[in-house]
Amino acid sequence: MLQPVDPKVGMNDIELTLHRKATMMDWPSDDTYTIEITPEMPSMGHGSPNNVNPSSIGNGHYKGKVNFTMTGEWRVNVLVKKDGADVSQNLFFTVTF
Ligand SMILES: [Cu+2]
Repeated sequence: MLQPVDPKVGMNDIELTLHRKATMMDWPSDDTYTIEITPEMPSMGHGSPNNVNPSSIGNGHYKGKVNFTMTGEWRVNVLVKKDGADVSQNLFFTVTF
């Protein structure tokens, strides 16, 4: 996750970069996946509305919007799909501000 680096309450740009393992030494970027994000605040058991799933902007980068409705610790759950099938498991990023 490249963004947000300076999260604030409300809508934030979220940017992810995705690389596929070709060999141990070769991790090419890949623009052919679908990414779904689901932010949640684990300590309070709620999420947030109006998030925008990151979509490909090229070079393996995906950009969308994440809505942090309050300060505290957020977990941004990320589901990566390829041709409609889930290819990630229990992937999330923690954002605290
Ligand atoms: Cu909360």
